[in-house]
Amino acid sequence: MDKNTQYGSDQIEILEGLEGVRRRPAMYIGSTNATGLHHLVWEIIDNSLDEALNGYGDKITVTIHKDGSISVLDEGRGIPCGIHPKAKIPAVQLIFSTLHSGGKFNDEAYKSSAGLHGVGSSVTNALSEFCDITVYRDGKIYHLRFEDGGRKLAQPMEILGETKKHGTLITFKPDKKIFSTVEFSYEKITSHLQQDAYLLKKVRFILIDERNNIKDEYYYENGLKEFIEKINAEKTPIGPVITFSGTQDKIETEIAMQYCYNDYNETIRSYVNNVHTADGGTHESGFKAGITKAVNDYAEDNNLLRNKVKLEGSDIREGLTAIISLRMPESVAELEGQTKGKLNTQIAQNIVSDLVYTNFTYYLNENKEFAIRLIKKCQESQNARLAARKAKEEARKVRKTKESIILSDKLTPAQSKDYKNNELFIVEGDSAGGNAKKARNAANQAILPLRGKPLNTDGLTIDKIKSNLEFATIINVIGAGVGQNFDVEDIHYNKVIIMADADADGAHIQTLLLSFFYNYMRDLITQGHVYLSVPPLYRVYKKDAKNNIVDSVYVWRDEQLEEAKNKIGPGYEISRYKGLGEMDAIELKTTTMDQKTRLLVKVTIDDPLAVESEVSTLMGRDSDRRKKWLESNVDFSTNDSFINEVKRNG
Ligand code: TSJ
Repeated sequence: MDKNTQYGSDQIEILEGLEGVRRRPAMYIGSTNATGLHHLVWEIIDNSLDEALNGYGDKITVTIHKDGSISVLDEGRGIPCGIHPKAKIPAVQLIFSTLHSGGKFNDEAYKSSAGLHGVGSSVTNALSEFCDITVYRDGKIYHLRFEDGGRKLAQPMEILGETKKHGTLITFKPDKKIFSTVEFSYEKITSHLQQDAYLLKKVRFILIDERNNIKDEYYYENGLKEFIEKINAEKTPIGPVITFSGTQDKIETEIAMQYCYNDYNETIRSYVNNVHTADGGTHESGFKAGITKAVNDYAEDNNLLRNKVKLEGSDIREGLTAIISLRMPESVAELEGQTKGKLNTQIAQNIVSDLVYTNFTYYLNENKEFAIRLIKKCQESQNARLAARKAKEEARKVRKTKESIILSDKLTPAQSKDYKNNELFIVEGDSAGGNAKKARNAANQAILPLRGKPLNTDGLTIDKIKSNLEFATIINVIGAGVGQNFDVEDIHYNKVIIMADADADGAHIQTLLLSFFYNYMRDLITQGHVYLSVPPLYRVYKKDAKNNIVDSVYVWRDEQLEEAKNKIGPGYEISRYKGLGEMDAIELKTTTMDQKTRLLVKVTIDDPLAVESEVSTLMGRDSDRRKKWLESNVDFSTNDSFINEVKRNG
């Protein structure tokens, strides 16, 4: 062995750390599927983000290479390369080979959850075939390279030459022995970078894909303001995007918000140190409190309240889109919950609510016409809320007196009235609907076949939608109202499952239904009640002398095909499915309906941009893209089964 590639005794410990990462990767990156794979990229980019956040470098370039590797280049100060006094090796080498805490190398004010040499860089090294590091710093170009999950220091640090540049370039290739897929998704990375660009204004993000020569660039002068403009691009605003910012007790707050007509939803998205806080927390509740108080106080002071009845928070948030971004030292950022998605820092509540209250009150007083339009809209929401409550009470009375209402002659209802266990399958086409009827469990599964393409409901009024037979039926069958009157507490099915074919028409139908649910029954999606049926890719089986299938396995992922062949053994045959339409009732039952063996995909829409762009355009186009979408958005590891077995006797 070359003496340069040998490790000193003090580095044994280091190696054991990286070995631990390889043994239990999920502990460090969540999973070893596409989500985990991209986690490596976010970990590395976070370092460049932090460097930019602290004022060093305003351009970050990500390049996906043909060989399956990826690079991240920034124009920051460059990772320190001096010899570390205790470890007696270059700091940069130490950073990539130890599972250190971030604090040792960095005492900057701001830090994203994973950035600036948290364990991120060494975890990425541990899970990569190679990790190549070039640093431009102090007029010199430093280079070093690890291979084989960091086990081999293939090229110790050396100075390659001189430079006027400063920055860091990391290239790594994820290890195919670790990940179930090592193919980077352009869609995932581009949308991640776009979000980063919105959150980090005036920093340029470039994505280059050398596999097919495509390129995207994101740069936003005003950040959050442009984020809101993008989300609301198709809506009718009541006023402009309003922004607030301030710093108090080391917490830096930036907020942008806008009200729109014809939108019954509130879209509030919050971040702490550039990381999305999906479960909200003190910053979100502070924001809501500030807005509610500002609007009510203004209305009260200007005698705009009716009968002195205050508006409720929900009346004031209908049609509101807001982004809340907080930056704070890591020591102050208390993030809780399993996914660290909830901010628990108590002072953030008051800081945000005071900031919003003061500034929004000022804004309302300075913009009287807007204030009056807004309060009028809030009162309309209030009216609708009160009317809906009344209607609901009436409806409950009626329901109690009459035995049951005839919902639709197209619906094959479930026998049980135990709504918590019932499932509604919305099925494309009458023939698939027929199979679904045969395959269902009559006790708790209902079938609603759709004839042809449903109406595109984008931007339509509730009345228009209700006058469409197809949607009137869906609304009736689900039984919980629509638009502002939708109440997820009243749904008649715990799962609403869209069963569409994997072709262009099917994808389009799926899109139309999803955007309807997203716009007019949003809680149905956010509370996790909407699912997609996904047909398997293959069936591997064996036949007996009489040509009956005796043993078979369905496969949803290419990677599982070999395993399936081994399971069935010599003499196996394979059929490939293009869609649900090709299946008979028994196959349909096993793969998509039987709770014990099926694969369902829960629809989660987290990315506000994805709703506008992905759901309405991406999925609508063709089935290839749908397949891609499923691949990059479905976390197969969280589903009960992605390879399932059916054994039949004789
Ligand atoms: F994670 C990583 F190491 F892989 C990585 C780090 C990856 C990438 C793409 C960039 C970076 C990185 C690190 N960019 N910029 C920095 N900056 C520092 O590490 C740095 C530089 C100077 C000083 C200083 O106090 O002089 C401190 C730090 C933390």
